[in-house]
Amino acid sequence: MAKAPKTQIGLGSVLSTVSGPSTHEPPDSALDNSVPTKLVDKFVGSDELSTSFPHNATKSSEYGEASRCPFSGTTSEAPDAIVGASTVSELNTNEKTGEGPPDGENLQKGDLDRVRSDSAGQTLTTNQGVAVGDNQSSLKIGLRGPTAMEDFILREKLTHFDHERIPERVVHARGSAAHGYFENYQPLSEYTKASPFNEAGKQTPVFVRFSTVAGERGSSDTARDVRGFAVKFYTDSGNWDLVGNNIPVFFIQDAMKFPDLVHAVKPEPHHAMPQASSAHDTYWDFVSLMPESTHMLLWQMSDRAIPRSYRTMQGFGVHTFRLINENNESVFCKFHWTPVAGTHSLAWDEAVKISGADPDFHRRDLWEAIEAGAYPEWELGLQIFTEAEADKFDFDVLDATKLIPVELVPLVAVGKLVLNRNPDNFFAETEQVAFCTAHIIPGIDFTNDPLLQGRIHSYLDTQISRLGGVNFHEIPINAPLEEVHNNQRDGMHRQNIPRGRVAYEPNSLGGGCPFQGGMQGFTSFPEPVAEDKVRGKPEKFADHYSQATLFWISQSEIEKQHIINAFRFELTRIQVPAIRERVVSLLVNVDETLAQEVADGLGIDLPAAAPLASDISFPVLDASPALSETFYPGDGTIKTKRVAILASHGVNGANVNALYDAILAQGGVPRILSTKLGKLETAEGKTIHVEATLETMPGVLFDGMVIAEGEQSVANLALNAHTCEFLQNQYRHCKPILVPNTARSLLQKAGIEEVLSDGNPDPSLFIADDDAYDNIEAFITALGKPRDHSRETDPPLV
Ligand code: HDE
Repeated sequence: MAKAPKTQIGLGSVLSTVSGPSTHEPPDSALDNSVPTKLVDKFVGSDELSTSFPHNATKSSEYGEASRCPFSGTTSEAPDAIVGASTVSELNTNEKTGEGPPDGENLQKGDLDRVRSDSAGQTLTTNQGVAVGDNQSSLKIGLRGPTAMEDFILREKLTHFDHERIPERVVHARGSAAHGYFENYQPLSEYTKASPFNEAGKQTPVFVRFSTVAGERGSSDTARDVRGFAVKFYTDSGNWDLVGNNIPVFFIQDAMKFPDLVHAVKPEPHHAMPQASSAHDTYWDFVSLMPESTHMLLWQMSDRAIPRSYRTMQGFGVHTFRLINENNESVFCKFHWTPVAGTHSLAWDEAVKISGADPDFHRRDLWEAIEAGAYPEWELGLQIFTEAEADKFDFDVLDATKLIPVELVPLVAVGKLVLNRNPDNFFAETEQVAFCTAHIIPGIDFTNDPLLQGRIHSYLDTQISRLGGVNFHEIPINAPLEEVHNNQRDGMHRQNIPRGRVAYEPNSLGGGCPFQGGMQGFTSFPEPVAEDKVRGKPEKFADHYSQATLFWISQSEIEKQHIINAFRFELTRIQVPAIRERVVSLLVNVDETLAQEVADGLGIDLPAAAPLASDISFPVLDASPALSETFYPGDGTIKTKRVAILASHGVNGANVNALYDAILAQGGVPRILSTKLGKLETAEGKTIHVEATLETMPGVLFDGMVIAEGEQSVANLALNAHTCEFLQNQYRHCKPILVPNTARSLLQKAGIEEVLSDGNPDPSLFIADDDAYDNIEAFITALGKPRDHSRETDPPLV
């Protein structure tokens, strides 16, 4: 007679996904081969794990005083690793499912190599990995017949192509980026526990994107505009994004006005013009009604808005932030990036011409410098001050239209930023990178700046439509180096495959994991706030002009002239006279001379000053030299500076070689230019290869020029009107020019005087008396310095 089966309580439940016995008694099923052992272990283990959480132990830290120091979450270890699994079948591995479960890890972490690919030696495939036999023709019914609907290869290729574009950024659409690192000088633990600052010499990987604001993705780099300077730090406590600009103040004081500002500056809605330019009616209409923009307008009309290179721009966090140390003490802080190469700008006429000659001027410059190993560097400086100090300032540190003069709060140099690697793929990295002001780490915190508060929402929000859903943090360029563990789930394009059934907290079934970090995690600074709920601004925000005047009086004479010229240019392009007058009425409150000069440039009478928004008296400030570009001359080297050597047949070959070497030896980039590509026959009967033509690389694309020696060569060059234009542009934009004695007639032809209009020698014009060009050193020294503007006249004479 068959033996009666042993009673196996709960075994049915182990095999089911609904309901179970009321007892904790383990089903004695391990003996029975009909029920997989692991399934029983999982069933029993889950109960055991859950039993170790009789209640929620962190609950009491959610209330009252205790909530200031949240408890770290409590956890228990499962008796068996299978307890945390989604399925016991995870143990049946194959090539696709992988070797086995991650053990308390998120394997999405780590460097970008995990997603890099290279097709060397590989067969072309479809997206399903099927090898493509013929990539030349679609599948047709007969050679001259219709295309077959079943051509899945063609359809996949076209469908993917049709969807290649993603929405561009609402603002800052045009930009370029690079990888690099931030290196900390000394521990900053007195002020902050933020991990990039906690050790001397510590390097934190970064990805930095520079951008213009108004133009569309394909617009020109050299438009007059503010530049974005966004840094993503991949720190060992998560990602921190410092999303700043190259100008330390902003147009508006409250996030409520940002869509209005952007709608006003972007192409006008009826005809979608102009592209990448603020020189149109709607922009000036808006800002002339927003007197708080005046300070920013002065910066925007200054040369800062037409940088020579991304590498020669300062960067600013703009808002006041908080630093928090281990004792939860807070100080205020402003972030400044200062370029080692100095702060340099273009001339407006040059910027306009570059737009035509090379709309990718800044993108190319950044790429070329990094490829050449001339890694751009900035020093990070902090202005650190206490809340008590801030209360005594004449302005409100929560007002983004104000800066803090370094004479008031000095800059402390804390580290350097080096960009040393170009991206592999523009779309995957530069386009898909998502900066968010909300991305901060322990040790950094926000202040109540009402502009910053709005940004905390806006950046996260905008990525959802730009990058197609809430999982953009999984895109490799956005993924932190640190592991991500939370209970968020699903959403478009989810890539992470979380193991287990727990997606909530508190839980006992996941052993309490992932658990809250308590005081080791991010905690906000407990700033006391007890106020009425209002829409409005503090009284000091009503000071719209004293810092605009501060900026104006801190500029050199030539910088002031450029500001006047820029206002004249922009306001001339607008069509409604009343708007022009309103802008000038703001300027009357900044400085009468400025206002008068702009009015003269527009052919209008000086209007009355715009009324002040408040009758409290605002400070009169002393000039701050650090607000002038002249304060940042750079390191004097000619590294990466482009020098054109103009030559033609009959050139003195030895002389060309010597010039070439002299420039190259100091890190400059010499290029031999002539009328056409090909070989030049030198006076010595040798050949020299032309590298670019006067047509493809006009004078505006070079930092300086040399005309090579050789009578015949100079005579040939004189026959090409591009030579004259080249010289004129180089001259007008105050660049160093080195010519041989024999080329004096060329100077004359171009209308260039050898001395300045006041009779003084031209400091950037070098005439070589002999073949050896023994003044090449003087030329190189001038090339390493900021532009010398002494040639400049308004209007230009050449
Ligand atoms: Fe931005 N800004 N912004 N902004 N901003 C964006 O986010 C916004 C502001 C800045 O290279 C957008 O990802 C609001 C100040 C940079 O990808 C968007 C307000 C400063 C970048 C957005 C501001 C900036 C952006 C568009 C007022 C200097 C480019 C695409 C409350 C401190 C980052 C995107 C990159 C980009 C919103 C004001 C700098 C729409 C609402 C002030 C450098 O979210």
